[in-house]
Amino acid sequence: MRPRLALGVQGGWHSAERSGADSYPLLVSDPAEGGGAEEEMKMSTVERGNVVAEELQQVLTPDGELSGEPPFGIDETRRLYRAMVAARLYDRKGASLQKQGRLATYAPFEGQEAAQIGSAAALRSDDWMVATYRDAAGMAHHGYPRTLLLLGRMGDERGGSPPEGVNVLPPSITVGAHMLHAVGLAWAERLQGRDRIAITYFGDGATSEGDFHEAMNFAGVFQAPVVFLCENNQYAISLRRDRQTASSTIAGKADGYGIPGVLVDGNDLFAVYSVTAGAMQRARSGGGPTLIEALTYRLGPHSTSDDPRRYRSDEEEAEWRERDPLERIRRYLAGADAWTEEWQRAIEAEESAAIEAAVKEAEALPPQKPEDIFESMFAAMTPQLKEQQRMFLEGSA
Ligand SMILES: Cc1ncc(C[n+]2csc(CCOP(=O)(O)OP(=O)(O)O)c2C)c(N)n1
Ligand SMILES: [Mg+2]
Repeated sequence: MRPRLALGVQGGWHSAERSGADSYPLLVSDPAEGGGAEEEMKMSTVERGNVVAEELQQVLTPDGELSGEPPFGIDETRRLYRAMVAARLYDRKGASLQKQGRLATYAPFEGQEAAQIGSAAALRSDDWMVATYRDAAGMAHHGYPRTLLLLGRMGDERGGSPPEGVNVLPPSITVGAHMLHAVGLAWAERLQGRDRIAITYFGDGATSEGDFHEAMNFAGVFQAPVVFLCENNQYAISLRRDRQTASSTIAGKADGYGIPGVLVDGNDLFAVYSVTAGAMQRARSGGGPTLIEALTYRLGPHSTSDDPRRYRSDEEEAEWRERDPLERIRRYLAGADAWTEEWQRAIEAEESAAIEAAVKEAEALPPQKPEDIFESMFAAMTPQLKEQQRMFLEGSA
């Protein structure tokens, strides 16, 4: 039988205990703590085993009440709340631009801001991020310019080349394939003796792909320093999570690969940060990969051409609206006298202006020529691509 963790957030975060077994450190990092965590981490590499925490980890209730230790203070909470507000404004702008025909396609992430920003905030600036079409919030937080994110959604290949030093791959549209790239990057960092890690984001649907199995298996065997973050938003387009897999949780799948798995409230910024920071610290110090299932909900449609009314109820959406990750932090901040309507209006105005500037910049760029797409795949064109480009130019002459 699989060992169970009694992993309560309240005080139990960093010293998870297996029932009937010795103390087993799973997620041992506390960004505020120093060397003690390091000692515990060494142990975790030795005592590696199939440890899965399937009890939902939560620090902040939907009402904004603490049920555990916040991982940082009020100033950082305000900074990350502001990032979530900016992400939501960007998301609404993206959906609106697509409806006006100014973007080719757009995949909204409303409701998933805490899962993305809480985890991205735990990264070191030189760590790798390998994400999907729905992860613009996390990608922007890790430095991918919004202008380029927008260009990509316009179908412009230049959107796929982030500036030097931004270690974020362009978003994967192919479901699941990119997890392998994250494992490769992480493993390569390790082989080169550096301590950078990689995080990869994917959906519940992606866990049905063979790529998920291959990535998890390889990472487990080779102890690649990678964090798998599944944003379980409960749907793969119209397919419900319970039709996707017979597993009781996605976190539990980690067991099959001999790596830790954790189920976290994905709408709880604090819990996502704590769990992810722990997994990252563990990976960075040689403790190997972790699978995190962030339980969340896509409040909007799958894409701008989807109508969720055809496969889910208004009641279900309303229920999840109550667990809005932004509102949860706003309530917490208000309770700490660290939020006012005036401040909200000010940050919305400033962030909207920044988003408008990014839209303007993306739209001002002279359009790419169709033949340019052949040049964007590799640093240097392969003979095959050169041939294809030549054929294209001949055909369109
Ligand atoms: C390999 C592959 N198969 C199918 C698709 C079409 N497709 C695009 S998104 C999607 C659903 C993915 O669901 P999930 O992994 O849960 O991510 P979410 O969209 O919910 O964020 C599918 C089937 C694709 N892009 N790639
Ligand atoms: Mg999904």
